[in-house]
Amino acid sequence: MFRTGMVAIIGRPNVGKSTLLNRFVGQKISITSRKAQTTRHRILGIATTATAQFVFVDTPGFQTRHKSLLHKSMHRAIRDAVAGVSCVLFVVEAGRFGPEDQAVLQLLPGDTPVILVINKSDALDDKRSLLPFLQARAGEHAWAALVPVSAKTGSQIDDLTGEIEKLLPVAPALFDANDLTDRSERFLVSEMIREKVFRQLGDELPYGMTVVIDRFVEEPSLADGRFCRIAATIIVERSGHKAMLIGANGGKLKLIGSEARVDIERLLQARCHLELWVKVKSGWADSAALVKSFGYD
Ligand SMILES: Nc1nc2c(ncn2[C@@H]2O[C@H](COP(=O)(O)OP(=O)(O)OP(=O)(O)O)[C@@H](O)[C@H]2O)c(=O)[nH]1
Ligand SMILES: [Mg+2]
Repeated sequence: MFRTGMVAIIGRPNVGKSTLLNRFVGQKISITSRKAQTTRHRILGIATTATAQFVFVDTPGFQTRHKSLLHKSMHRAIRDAVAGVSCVLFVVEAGRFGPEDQAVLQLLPGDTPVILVINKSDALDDKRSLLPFLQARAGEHAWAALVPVSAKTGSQIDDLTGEIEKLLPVAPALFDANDLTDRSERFLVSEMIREKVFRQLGDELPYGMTVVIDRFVEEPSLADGRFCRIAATIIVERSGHKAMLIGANGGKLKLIGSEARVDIERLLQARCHLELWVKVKSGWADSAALVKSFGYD
């Protein structure tokens, strides 16, 4: 009685959707940061047990503030993710339910079971406040279940997985048991670099930043194991952003490169040489051709 199904993870920005996906998969597939709107693409994370295969779909955080073409592409990614799945996880933050969460509530499908995931329960000052929060949410939708978790510590993740498994149809696995994602190594590498830029520049860098891989070659290595030579360009909208990214004497860019390399080497199980460039392309987030050429569709 093996079960297999797709599970969409949705919610407003920054509630911990990608952290949750990585927790399910057991490896960093989707990038995370304190900054809202870190995830831009629909990305699959696959977890296979003896009894089930869960195909999780991470999505960009739904928000209504920005309206660029890039954001339209992100909204489409959310709508597509919710269509045709076995179950939806609506992620909120323990103790917080605002207008942006309300907006996601309106998007919930009527014909698909939805589990309300109350994340960041570890961060609650007063654990007793969880019960009234749960009670307030209970009447807002016909939830299949309400589960408080911590994606960060892993607390109650097994309970959540159990609730999800009940909702999956009996079906053979869609992916190989060892597969963790549908995305290419090239894509994941560009994301690891984007994460380090997000983390290093925090709120200083506006959303108009993206990363393009120019070269990704695996070279025969003398020692055991793989060796990859990677060159990537970080694209920003203004020359001021370029200066910020490079930093005094190139220090910032070096730091981004060395942090990214650690993650990339872990991901690829390889030694890597990583070369980073920065280029300015004004207004790309509103240019249909450029948005598409950078991999957003
Ligand atoms: N304390 C605590 N922090 C968490 C937890 N889960 C995620 N975070 C933090 O919350 C921040 C946002 O996490 P993400 O996983 O990037 O959130 P997201 O919902 O994917 O965000 P977007 O992709 O921007 O929509 C990061 O700083 C995480 O470390 C949790 O269970 N507890
Ligand atoms: Mg995310």
